Amino acid sequence: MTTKLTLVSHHLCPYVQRAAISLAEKGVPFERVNVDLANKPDWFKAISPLGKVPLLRVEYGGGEEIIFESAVILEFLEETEANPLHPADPVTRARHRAWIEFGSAILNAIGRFYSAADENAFLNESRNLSEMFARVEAELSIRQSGPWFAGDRFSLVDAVYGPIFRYFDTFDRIGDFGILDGKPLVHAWREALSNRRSVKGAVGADYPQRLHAFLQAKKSYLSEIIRLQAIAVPQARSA
Ligand SMILES: N[C@@H](CCC(=O)N[C@@H](CS)C(=O)NCC(=O)O)C(=O)O
Repeated sequence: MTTKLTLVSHHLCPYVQRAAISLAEKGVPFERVNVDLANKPDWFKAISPLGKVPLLRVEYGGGEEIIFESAVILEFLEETEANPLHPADPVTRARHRAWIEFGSAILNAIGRFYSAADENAFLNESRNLSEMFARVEAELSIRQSGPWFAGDRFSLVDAVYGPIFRYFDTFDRIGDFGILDGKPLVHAWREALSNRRSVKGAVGADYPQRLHAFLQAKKSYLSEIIRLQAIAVPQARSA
């Protein structure tokens, strides 16, 4: 499908990143427009039914179609663009869709982890995340060898987990929370994804600083760790 595509985005959003990764893997050119979610512009509120990014603006039939929800955008790109990222077999495809859904549940858990107000909630969320990644480890252990979720073929599941693991690059700089410990297959998958060109290119060069600043501003247990760390190790601020 040759048409102009615009991905309405936010610098940090992992759901935007999965769409950007899919587009890059498929070799589809697109324009990216970032929105300030703390101060949503009127044009964005008018076209985003849930007030969320990503949106895909598609030139269509002389007008424009706005597609919202990242999972729907991924499916639309599968149906309209070459270089499939879903497996052909329906049972395997269902399994991939289910692990994409699980990836969204992990993102919700990550949000609760970095927003937790006190130590108790923080530890609960880190235990919960650790258990979720143990499930991922078990799933990886029953499939063929890597480097990707489905072996040697990069899939949409990879596009979803690249942005998930990216959070841990920042979390690891803040402290050792042990969430991914003892999960060698998850570790290897994370490593492979961090080196994939499409995954690297889905965020700007200033992503780590932006995420750090976002976490620091949260008024959460994690932001308190960041504050204490900055007092104890002043150079951490520029790390
Ligand atoms: N289910 C949605 C989730 C997207 C989402 O949560 N986007 C966040 C940014 S990462 C957002 O736009 N939040 C703004 C808001 O909720 O006001 C999807 O998969 O596209």
